[in-house]
Amino acid sequence: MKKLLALLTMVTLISFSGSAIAAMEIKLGVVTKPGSAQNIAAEKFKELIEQRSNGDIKVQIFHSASLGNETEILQQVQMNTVQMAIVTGGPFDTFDPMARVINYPFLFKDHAQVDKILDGPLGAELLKSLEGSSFKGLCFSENGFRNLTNNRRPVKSPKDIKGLKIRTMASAIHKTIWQTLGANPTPMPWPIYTELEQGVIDGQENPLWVMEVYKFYEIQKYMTLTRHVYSYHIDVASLQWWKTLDAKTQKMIQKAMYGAAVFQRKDNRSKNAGRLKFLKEKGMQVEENPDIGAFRAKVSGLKDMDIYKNPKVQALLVKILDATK
Ligand code: EAX
Repeated sequence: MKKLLALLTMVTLISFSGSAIAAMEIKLGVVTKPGSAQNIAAEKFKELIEQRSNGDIKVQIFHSASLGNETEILQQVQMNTVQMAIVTGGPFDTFDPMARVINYPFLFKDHAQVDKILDGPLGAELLKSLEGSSFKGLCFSENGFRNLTNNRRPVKSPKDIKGLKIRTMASAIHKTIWQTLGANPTPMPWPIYTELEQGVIDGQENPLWVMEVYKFYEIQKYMTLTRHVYSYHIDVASLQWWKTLDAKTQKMIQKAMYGAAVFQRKDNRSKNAGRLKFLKEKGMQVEENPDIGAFRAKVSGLKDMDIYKNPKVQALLVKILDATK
């Protein structure tokens, strides 16, 4: 009997250690509000990981800038006071200039090419590089292709941009792009509704969902489908925290975040046609066929500029430019 009990205890212990995940709560930060691209990815991740861990892992989402702007969220992730974040690629370039590469203007032809690069070895190279600044890069969800809006005049070609005060993300590459295009770029963190409303800035650039979810159609008259940058999110964890997790938990989190990213990208892309229609109905004047050739020509020298001079950054840029030809 004693032997049998001992055996039973052993079996229970083995099966316990074989399936259980240490109970934990993950704090996840996003700067944007519910209904945003970042939140849709965050909510899907929460759903997947809570389900797959049988509730042992819980996720608390901090949204709407309740943890501060994207730079501040990333600083908290570095310190492990926040364990995970879904943050736009722009503000990452202060932490790791490798993040600039994906923000290169007119880099991707279409979504198929985006997915091929970001989910492949070149995307993995970028994720790996983030470890140098204390992030565990997990995968990429998306904001989408960015488009220009402004309240001054219709924009068809770069000459129409001259002198416009355009808000950019807190990102050296975004600032450089708009400078090169002839605008007067003003970097500032999200959110920016008040600044647009008060005319502190003439315009901004973001994917279609932003104009809808943040009601920019109320305060921006003109939109140009420039699609100048494919705006990605980097889905990250705190490297310090990541190292405390066992391999099984790491794998479960990695898989759930990737599942959420794939879900969110698809969701985002499927809504774009409806959004464009909605924004026009709301009175935005949309230039659907801008002179992209002229825009491209203006920024064609960017790859040789100082901003891409770092040899590691230059090497990744060359590889990605080559793979997206
Ligand atoms: O996702 O700051 C920005 O322009 C970002 O695109 C914003 O987080 C919305």
